[in-house]
Amino acid sequence: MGQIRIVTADITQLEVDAVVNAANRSLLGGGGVDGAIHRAAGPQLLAYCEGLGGCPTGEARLTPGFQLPAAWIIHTVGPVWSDGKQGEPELLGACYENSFKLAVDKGCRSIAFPAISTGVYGYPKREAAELALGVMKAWQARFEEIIACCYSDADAEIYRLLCPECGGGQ
Ligand code: AR6
Repeated sequence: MGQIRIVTADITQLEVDAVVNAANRSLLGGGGVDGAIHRAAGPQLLAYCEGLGGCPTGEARLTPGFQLPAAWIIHTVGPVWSDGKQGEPELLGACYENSFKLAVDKGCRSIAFPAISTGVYGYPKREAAELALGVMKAWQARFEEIIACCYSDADAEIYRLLCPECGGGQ
């Protein structure tokens, strides 16, 4: 059984087989974690993404990691939060599920996720963390390490309260 770890980090620095990007449907870059990943991976990433033709909300697409330490980037498009009754939980769950499926297809043993949809897209952080941890636990046996990569200690604390048995670290 692999470990779920909650860390506070810049996801672009993590040495894992795959990092997940919280992208938008164009897959052509943006702000937040998406901007950070494009900057760190280098311009080859945008050139590659231009050939993918976008990605619907809830689905995921795979690219090489280019200049990242990670071999792969899995780009998924989270839902924009409206009122929670527009399918947001199902779509966010699909982001995690579809990302895990692509990672398993590529033989990944370690994967790191940002808190998809909880920045610009406005998904409530606690609800998103609860959902993310539920899907992570369902896939835990298939990986050595699953990292919930938070961008602040306050965000990591939300995950830790929901999963006291999860690991920590940098
Ligand atoms: N490493 C880890 N987490 C990060 C990093 C980083 N380097 N930078 C930000 N975060 P957001 P969304 C956290 O807004 O809500 C983009 O423009 C951040 O603190 O990046 O899914 C896309 O192109 C937050 O907890 O993604 C889309 O248009 C989490 O990442 C849109 O934003 C997600 O915040 C997607 O919005």
